[in-house]
Amino acid sequence: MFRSCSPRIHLINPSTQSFGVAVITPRWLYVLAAATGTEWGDPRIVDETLDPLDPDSVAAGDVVGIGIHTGNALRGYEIGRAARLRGAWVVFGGIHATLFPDEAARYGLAHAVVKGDGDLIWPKVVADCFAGRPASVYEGGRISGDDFAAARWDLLPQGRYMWASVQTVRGCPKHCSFCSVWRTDGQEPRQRGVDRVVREIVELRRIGFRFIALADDNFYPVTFEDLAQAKRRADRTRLRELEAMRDERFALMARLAELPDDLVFYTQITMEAAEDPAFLVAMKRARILGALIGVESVTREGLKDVYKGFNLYGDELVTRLRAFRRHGIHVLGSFIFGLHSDSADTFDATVALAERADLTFAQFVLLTPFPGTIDFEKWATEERRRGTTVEGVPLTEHWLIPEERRPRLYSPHPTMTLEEVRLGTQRAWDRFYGWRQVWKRSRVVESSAPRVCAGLEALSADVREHGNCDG
Ligand code: B12
Ligand code: SF4
Repeated sequence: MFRSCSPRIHLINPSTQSFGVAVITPRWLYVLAAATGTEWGDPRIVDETLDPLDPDSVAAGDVVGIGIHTGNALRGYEIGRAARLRGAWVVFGGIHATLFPDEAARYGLAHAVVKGDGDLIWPKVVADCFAGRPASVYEGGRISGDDFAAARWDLLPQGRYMWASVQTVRGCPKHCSFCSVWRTDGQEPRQRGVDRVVREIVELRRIGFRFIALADDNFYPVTFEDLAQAKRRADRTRLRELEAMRDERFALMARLAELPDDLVFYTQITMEAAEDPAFLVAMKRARILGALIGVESVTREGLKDVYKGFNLYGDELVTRLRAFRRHGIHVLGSFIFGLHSDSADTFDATVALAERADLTFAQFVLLTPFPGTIDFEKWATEERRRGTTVEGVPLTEHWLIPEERRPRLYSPHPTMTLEEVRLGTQRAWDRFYGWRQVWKRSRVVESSAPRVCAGLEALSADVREHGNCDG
């Protein structure tokens, strides 16, 4: 095969399974491609959810950037070792590498690891590699919204993804126990300028996209309670900052509303947005027609378990969730099972509530201790004492266990066996997506544009795999 003799940059999104097509674009690939600049030519992008990497395409002296989250870290390390064997410079980044830079060096043979945001630091890392002097760790930090790189969508392969992903805000002010976002992306929301977001969306439409996922941690970063708190503290500077942030959200939605009406957006948001009818009206006008909401638990105790006291429970929860649907926004409700306060009744009670709340879609996930979270710290302290291993790998490093032997459930439950939690969760899926229920819901959905619903259905099927998060 022909290969140019100058060294190249590869950006690789690891996956053990390749399907030829995928639902949503992995945004980091195209953001880092933009951050690469023009000095070394266009990077070669490999998304293994589409096609597996051909190791022969990597040559000595090339720079290979690999982005990993916890779920695909093991495959990422395999790629790192293969690239190193071929004499390439190996660089890791992404949330998992940020949390475990030493692990990426040990198992992925990284020359360098970038912690945090790659947008600004990446060209320096590449230059250092080509100069033969990469540092072992680079601090990418948490850059300001103005510095987020716009993605190089011109490098996107045609017709392979259904949804494009555009980020408008990074960071989340909450501190849910199962989520690492507020620790890695920070609790201070960093919003991207409206013009820059809109420019990217216009470009995506021009190349054929009509479905855009807003890959944000939490699309509603300023709540009425935040504003009230700043007022109570008579903190005028903070109040002004929060108001400006809120105004910018409305400005963004107003601009989205002016775009051609064949565009459809989807986002991730906390349910507090429902106490803000003006926000919901603006979302509908902007054609943000779908939203993942982390409901997590339908009981007060469950919400306490996950540090999510800002969510409601019982009838108030139903009213709040229904407000989205009333405003024309389809909700994918995300629920967690396996919480300490859950009992054998929780599964049916949760499905009953999901139905009463008019959710269009729902996902029921098992409590998973993702590293970087409060839940992980608590669980890992206990688990280290127990010392469970699978094929010699401690359970506290479950992502290093080969996928086919990786357990699905980790946290012991005080009153139910793991099998009971698993079966209860399966029952919830079966009940919510039973044919009678789906038929009932589809009659409501029929009245909305079928194209919109098909798009949301495809995304929600993908997102159902998603962790327990608003963002
Ligand atoms: C949108 C999103 C999704 C979408 C789209 C995924 C996709 N294909 O892109 C959907 C809903 C499908 C999804 C699915 C999943 N997701 Co998700 N997702 C997100 C979200 C909200 C934003 C990701 C994003 O696009 N950000 C924008 C880009 C530009 O930022 P970035 O990826 O962080 O990349 C920057 C840096 O990390 C760094 N960087 C990244 N890679 C590299 C590589 C190199 C070489 C360098 C130098 C730098 C670098 O530079 C980039 C630019 O600054 C994040 C939350 C978050 N804050 O990360 C969760 C998040 C990444 N998801 C998470 C999870 C758990 C999942 C799932 C594994 C869920 C599951 N249980 O199956 C699946 C995995 C699917 C898959 N195979 O990829 C977790 C990961 C936790 C962890 N420790 O791994 C997060 C952090 C959410 C959370 N609450 O904890 N997700
Ligand atoms: S789960 Fe959602 S609301 Fe909670 S910290 Fe994570 S992103 Fe924020």
